[in-house]
Amino acid sequence: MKFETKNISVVGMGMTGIATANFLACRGAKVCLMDIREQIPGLEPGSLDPRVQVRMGTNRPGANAELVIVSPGVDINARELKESIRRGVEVIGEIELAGRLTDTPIVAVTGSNGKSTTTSLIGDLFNRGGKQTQVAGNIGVPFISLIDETAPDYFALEVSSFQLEATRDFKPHIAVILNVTPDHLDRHGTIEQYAAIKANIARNQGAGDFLILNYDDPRVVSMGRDRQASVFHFSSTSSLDNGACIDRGEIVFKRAGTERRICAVSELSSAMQLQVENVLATVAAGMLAGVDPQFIAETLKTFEGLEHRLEWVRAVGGVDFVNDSKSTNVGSLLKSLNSFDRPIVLIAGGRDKDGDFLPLKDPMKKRVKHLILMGEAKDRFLPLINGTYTGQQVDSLEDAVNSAAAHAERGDVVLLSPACASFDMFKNYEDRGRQFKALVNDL
Ligand code: UMA
Ligand code: ADP
Repeated sequence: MKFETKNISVVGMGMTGIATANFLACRGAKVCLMDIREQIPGLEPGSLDPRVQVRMGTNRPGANAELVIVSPGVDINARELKESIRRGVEVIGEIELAGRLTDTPIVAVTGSNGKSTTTSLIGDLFNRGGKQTQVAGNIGVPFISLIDETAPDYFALEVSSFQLEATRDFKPHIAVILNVTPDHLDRHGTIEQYAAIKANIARNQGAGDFLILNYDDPRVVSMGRDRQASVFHFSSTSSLDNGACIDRGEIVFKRAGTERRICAVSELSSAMQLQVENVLATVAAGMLAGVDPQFIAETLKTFEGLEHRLEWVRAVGGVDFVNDSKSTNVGSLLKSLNSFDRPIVLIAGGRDKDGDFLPLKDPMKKRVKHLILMGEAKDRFLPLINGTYTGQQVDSLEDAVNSAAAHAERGDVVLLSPACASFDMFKNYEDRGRQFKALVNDL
């Protein structure tokens, strides 16, 4: 792609927009960076290339734009962008742009939950196995910022539905779809539409590529039909002939009649034993990329999991406190509830994303001993409470932690797993998780 003197509009002045605008300006494009907001609080002086022209208070690409790059948070179906498309201007996301500029094979991971953990683990495992790999995407590093002359052996990318929606030719060598449960329906409308966007990860894959699918998620399994790529599965519950599964407590990978044992589930860290699906998907990616199984086993045994994902904080009086602040949808709370076979005092709530909370009803009845609700969505949980457990509403995380400690007894788990976004009360999920840990450590 040639950028010199090309007029390019970049919409959204977050980390993606800034990285993209700087990248394009350095390559001679005439870049206009715009944002719907009038001001960007906390923008570091010098973070923008001086050649980038900035327009605030609008999402409308310049009338002379020859290419438009949208940030993930900007809905590609917005009226202003449709106008550009109608005029014949190409509107794409930054993942698509960066993908067009590299020949380095990409391992791309999507799904409603587990993306960051799996992508990080893939990065660690490939690097330990001698395949130099850079990790980027929704995990917090714009892909475009890694495009330069020095190409690694692989890119490991976490890709969200927002990012996939703005791709066209994106073609990962290895694509992983972890699961599809309702999320971001406030933007995508229906679960069918959301799932179709996730399936886009595989649409350009060819005969030499691999598609790794979760055998335990029927919606995901159906995405393997009529593919040119070789389809492999992973399953934490069934035995498979082609893919990664568990056999008598050991993680195994099978391919074309051969079987390779990797390590025992009991050798994983306690956090990863609770996320074994992510481990299995990673094993499949590593084996298909030709990573030595010995390095796969070594990585799995030392990977502790990421902060804020089923993270054990502390035991107080025989009660385990677990920080799962990254749980921002119903699917992740369901998974967390099913991870413990002990009574749970659950802290949930926050800003909801048009999620359907009804699937929580039976698992909560089975697992929850006391429910503590906070944030904007707290009333939406109330219909779930049906007399088998107690519930209360609180106004602060501090009250939630104190009340949880008072209700929990030896052997119980206090779980922060909100099933909602954090922005109503906190800066982000990290802020929510760190405040939780600080309060727990002060008990
Ligand atoms: N904006 C507009 N017009 C709009 C909407 C937003 O101008 O219509 C502006 C906002 O005012 C803001 C800017 O766009 O100034 C923000 O852009 P952005 O929301 O795309 O955020 P970035 O900082 O570029 O971060 C994005 C991802 N954000 C989202 O998808 C919302 C980050 O994922 C990602 O780490 C980063 O790119 C690098 O790839 C965050 C996320 O919440 C963590 N992702 C969602 C999730 O994980 O559930 C999908
Ligand atoms: P993502 O990047 O997709 O948001 P994370 O690895 O950050 O995924 O985990 C987000 C939340 O999902 C956490 O609450 C975590 O406990 C939960 N989770 C992790 N892996 C899975 C999985 N395979 N299925 C369901 N939930 C998961």
